[in-house]
Amino acid sequence: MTDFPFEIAATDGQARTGVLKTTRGEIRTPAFMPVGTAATVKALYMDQVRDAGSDIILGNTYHLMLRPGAERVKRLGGLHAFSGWSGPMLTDSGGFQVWSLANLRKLTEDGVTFQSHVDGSSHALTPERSIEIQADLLGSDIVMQLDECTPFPCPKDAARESMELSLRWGKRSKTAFGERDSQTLFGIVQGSVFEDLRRESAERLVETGFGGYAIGGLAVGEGFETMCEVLDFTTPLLPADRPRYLMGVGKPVDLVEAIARGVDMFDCVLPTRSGRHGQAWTDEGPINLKNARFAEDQSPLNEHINCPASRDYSKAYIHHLIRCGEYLGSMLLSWHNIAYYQDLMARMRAAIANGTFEGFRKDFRSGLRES
Ligand code: PRF
Repeated sequence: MTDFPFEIAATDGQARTGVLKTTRGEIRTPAFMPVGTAATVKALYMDQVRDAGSDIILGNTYHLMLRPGAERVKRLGGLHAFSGWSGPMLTDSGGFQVWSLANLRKLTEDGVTFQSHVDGSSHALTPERSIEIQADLLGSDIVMQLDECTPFPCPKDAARESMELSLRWGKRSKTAFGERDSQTLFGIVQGSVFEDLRRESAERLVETGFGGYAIGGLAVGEGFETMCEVLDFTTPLLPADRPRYLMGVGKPVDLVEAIARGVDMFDCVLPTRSGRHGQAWTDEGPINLKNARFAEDQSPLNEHINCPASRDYSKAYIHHLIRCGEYLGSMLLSWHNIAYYQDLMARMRAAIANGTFEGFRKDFRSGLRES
């Protein structure tokens, strides 16, 4: 397996900044990956996603295997050509989405069978099929092992069984992935909120050996404090010289605190989903543009961010668009939110490089509105 070169340029406490060098381009870390579920980052052109500062986007096995079908994407030239995103792409393996979206799910040692949330058709996903879809058919650059995202809360014996199943699926994923020159495979740590289970999961994944290590099974209802505690004991278990990816996280404050604990990569639907629902992210927290207080507010969302949506449109105009249900309102807010997230990541990378991350973190936390 190719381990993409990962060059850490600076550390500050546990926080690190550097570059992950993939065949399709460099990813500046810590990195935020916008979610492109159905071969689109919803409501945005790929140029906007890139120009807002995104180095990599995420795609989903589950959605693409159902529509338009992974074999069809392959015939159409792979996910990069199909979608028009030429930079690095990471794909999630599908298990998490089967659990959150599909009907009539059935889990066995072999894998998971389920009915599509789109048309009720039956499908199966095994570790081997997930690798085939991601690596051979979609052609993603960073491939995720199939895992089971342990629900929260979960009794410890069930969390152990689930974690061990994910470990066995991790081994099968690695065997199926084999040797590849320009793609890499990440393992996923599970173990719910239990320190000994997280340790065993991390140690055995590292023994198997992956190009990077994700932390799964968080942001599933355990709450902010518990997530931070699990990160406190989990990130030190992962190899310092490999990228660490916290799956499905999160709000800006979650990113700040996870980076303080040594996480390098994130993905989350929040900036785009909340944008479609009328929310804009700011350093003070989210604001809802539907609110009457913005009806005659001529200020832009953020004049300091080099993005037209943040800089060149008034809150009053966006308020009007959202009130009228106009598409452009969703588009501008999604665009701004991605630019805001990427600007926040850039500020954190700079703070880590300058050795001022602790101060940044404190200022960021104290600047947030009480919520
Ligand atoms: N596993 C996978 N994808 C995920 C998760 C997980 O645990 C999560 C949990 N927050 C989000 N996406 N494969």
